[in-house]
Amino acid sequence: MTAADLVVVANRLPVDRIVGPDGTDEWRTSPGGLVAALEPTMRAAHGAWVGWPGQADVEIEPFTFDGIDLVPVSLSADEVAEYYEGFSNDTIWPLYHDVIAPPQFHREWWDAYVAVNRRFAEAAASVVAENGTVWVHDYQLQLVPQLVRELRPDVTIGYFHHIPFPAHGLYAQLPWRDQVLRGLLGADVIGFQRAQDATYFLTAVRRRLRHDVKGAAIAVPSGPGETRTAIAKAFPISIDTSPYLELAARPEVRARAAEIRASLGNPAHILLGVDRLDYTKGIRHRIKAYGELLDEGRLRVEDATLIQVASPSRERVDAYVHLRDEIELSVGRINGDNDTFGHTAIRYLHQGYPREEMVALYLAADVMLVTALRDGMNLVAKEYVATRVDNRGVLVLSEFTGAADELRQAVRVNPHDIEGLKDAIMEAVQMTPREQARRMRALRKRVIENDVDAWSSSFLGALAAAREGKRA
Ligand code: GDG
Repeated sequence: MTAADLVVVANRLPVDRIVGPDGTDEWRTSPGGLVAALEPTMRAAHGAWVGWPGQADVEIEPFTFDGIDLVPVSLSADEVAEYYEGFSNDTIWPLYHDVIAPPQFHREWWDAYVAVNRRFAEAAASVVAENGTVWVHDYQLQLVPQLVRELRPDVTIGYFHHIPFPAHGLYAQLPWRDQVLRGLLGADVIGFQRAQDATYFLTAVRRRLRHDVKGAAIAVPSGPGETRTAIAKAFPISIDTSPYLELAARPEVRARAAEIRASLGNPAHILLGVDRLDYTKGIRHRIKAYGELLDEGRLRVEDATLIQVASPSRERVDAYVHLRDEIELSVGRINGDNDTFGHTAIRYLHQGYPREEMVALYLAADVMLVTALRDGMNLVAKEYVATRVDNRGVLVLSEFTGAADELRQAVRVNPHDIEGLKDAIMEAVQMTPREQARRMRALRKRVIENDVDAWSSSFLGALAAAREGKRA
């Protein structure tokens, strides 16, 4: 494997390992926006991707798949428990999502996080070409930018943060708050979803480390009396719209959408939620509001069905086990109180689906409910909009998502306000086709114009400018 000009570092490799019938390894591309977004650039730039293959205790040599060099980082079962399920998903995830669930702080988890971040950094440093670029992704790898810089001062380093960055009062709870800031500041460009996230980060840098900050530029000490510049700003991520547009136009997918509606008894209104089963997504709030609308007779079970896809996620983390129980209890109660033999209030699916089926669901839904309590961006909102090729349908969107900054024509909600959420659902259900089309046209224009290519080009453009700045 030759040195790579562009190295992406992410927790997961963009492929899944399947052991074939004869015991040999087979690999399948894992469907994800990130790989689709970066594939063309990776191929053109001779790229490599550093990541965990998704299974504990397996050592896999670097290999090339579909034109991209893949560099697997192995994790032991203890490291998966402490670095991934522990520090990443039970410390950083809840803390950065405004402590919706209480973050757990454990020193052993932090030690595992440091050790694993070092391993990712070493792998990246060993494959990047001289004066190349390393692009680190997300909250599992916040120390990697600085660790790469120590090993390879010649390279340009970017970091993109996919989840929110919290306000300083919350961030300050983190026992390792200064180490994490220093880890991130190893990057030349630090990207966030929203302007607000970048502002919170800049405030933390100013208040904790006392670095000079001017606009988006941070003066980071780089030696006695010397500083270098790191830029922290928003680069809102988006989706690869082409497969959504293509699937939404396919006759068999449209037929499947009609079949889904028919199988529910052709109610006048189909509402849809699609989320990983996660406490940040506001699934309980959505179900509560919908249940009350049925109780109060503002909606009738003969006229409305809520489809809730809750794809399985992080099932070994306690908070997720409890959340699942709570959701399933409320769904059972609401259905028990309201269902008839021919109609169901909530069709709840704790399953993952192929993309074709997801698009059929989007096409079947009159109203999409995105009620996250906190969400970096929320790509589901953008996917729904992209598929609505006939300009029908209504997006109800929480103001606590990154998507709310861009998708201004959605029906906006504060999901904590159950009465407000109920009114928003009724507004969506009763919206005239003309008003739906007016809003949907504007939403679709935004998503199609600012797709994931625009996102990766603008981030890589900022990195190229940083590289030029270094040479100057
Ligand atoms: C993180 C941030 C940010 C879900 N169930 C199925 C399925 N999905 C797909 C959706 C969508 C993706 O998973 C979920 O993306 P989101 O953006 O909604 O949320 P997170 O997973 O929390 O992602 C988030 C994102 O990173 C990107 O930066 O927007 O804020 O939390 O694409 O369609 N896809 C299929 N079957 C399923 O059952 N095929």
